[in-house]
Amino acid sequence: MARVDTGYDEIGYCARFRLETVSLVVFPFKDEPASLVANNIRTAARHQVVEEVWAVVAGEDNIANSLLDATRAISDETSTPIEIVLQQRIGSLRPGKGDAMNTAIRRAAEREWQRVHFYDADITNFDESWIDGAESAADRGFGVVRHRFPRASTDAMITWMITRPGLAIEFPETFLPRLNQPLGGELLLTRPALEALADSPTVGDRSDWGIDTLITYETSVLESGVYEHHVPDGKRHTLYGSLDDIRTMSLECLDAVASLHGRPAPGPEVPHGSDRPTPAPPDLKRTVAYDIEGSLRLLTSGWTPAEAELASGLPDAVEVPFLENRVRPNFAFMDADLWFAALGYLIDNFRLGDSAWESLAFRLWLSRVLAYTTGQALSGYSQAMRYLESTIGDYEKTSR
Ligand code: GDX
Ligand code: MG
Repeated sequence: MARVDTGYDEIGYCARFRLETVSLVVFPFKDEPASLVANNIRTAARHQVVEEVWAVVAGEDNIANSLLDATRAISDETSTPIEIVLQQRIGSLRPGKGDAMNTAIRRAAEREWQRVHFYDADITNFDESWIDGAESAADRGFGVVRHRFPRASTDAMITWMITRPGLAIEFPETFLPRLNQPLGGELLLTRPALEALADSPTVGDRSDWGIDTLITYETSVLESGVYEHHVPDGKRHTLYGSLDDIRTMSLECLDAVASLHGRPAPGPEVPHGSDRPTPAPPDLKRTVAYDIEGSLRLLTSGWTPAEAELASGLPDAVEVPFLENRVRPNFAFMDADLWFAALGYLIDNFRLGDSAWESLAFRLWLSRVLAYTTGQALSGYSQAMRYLESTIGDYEKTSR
């Protein structure tokens, strides 16, 4: 980071340094409680290197008066400017978090910001160590810093079953499938990365949950490299109820990773570094991240002939047991190998916005998640995590 020498301390004649105006913190937010968003804004605004904070809101209706009052008070207290920015319509897909991030990326690029941090607004354990960790890796020359953290063994089911396998299939033997949180919304972009993203039409177009995948990919090919900063306590935020709650996210993330097919892989010259992971906190090891009972009925309800017809393109070893779901829940067959085959079929053919494809993809993913949750996830946290990690390595080695 650029530092400006401001001379000598009156008493000790020690060199003092003033931090140049470089770091901006951005929180995209939609319907989080105002008090939670305000707490996170306060943490960022109090940080010594943070010169400005933006909260990028989904719509005017999402701005509570109490948030406006709180941000004024925080700004007075910290002397840090805080802006509530209305997200712009930038992409062509569902208007969502992608439009919010792209609004901030383009605005920050125009205004010459040197470093931009992004954090989800619903984090309940956000503190200055996140900012310190990212800044310190950027000081060491990394162009992008991604936060990584332990998660419950049944959490991150999109990451483990869609995004990392997809990256393993598309970019084997690179660091991309090994990134701990390829969907993470917590990252620091330095100026070159910010400019690259602001100029990228594929990033700009990705207005939905696919934005994280696109940012992960586009920043992985930049020569300035990627560092993963470890947050030992995990990211504490709102967990979902049934897997239905993340249906849209799963489909948009599938579409995003499939859209990377044919793109060049990051070369071996791109630096990648990571903090060493630490043991997961005990409470995370006990957490079940979603309601299994509530997710079961999703396997059997609402089948259409069009969906069954699309399922006929799957290998027989998947299709036959999978179609039993038209009568009763059947998922235990979906092991890592069969999921590899099913995911390959989806990556090649899936069409976001087509209801039969969406239903098929969601149900196949559900089968895989339930098979894992009622199988390996029961064998204890460490074993489950080792198993998940081994599936990614295996996918990298298996050619389609
Ligand atoms: N402005 C704006 N507009 N903010 C949004 C919108 C939107 O349409 N949708 C969501 N957000 C904000 C939200 O308020 C929160 O601050 C953040 O984006 C993340 O949303 P949340 O509902 O907490 O998502 P979740 O399930 O925690 O997902 C995050 O982690 C996923 C993962 O790593 O598994 C999020 O960063 C995902 O992009 C990521 O896939
Ligand atoms: Mg969240």
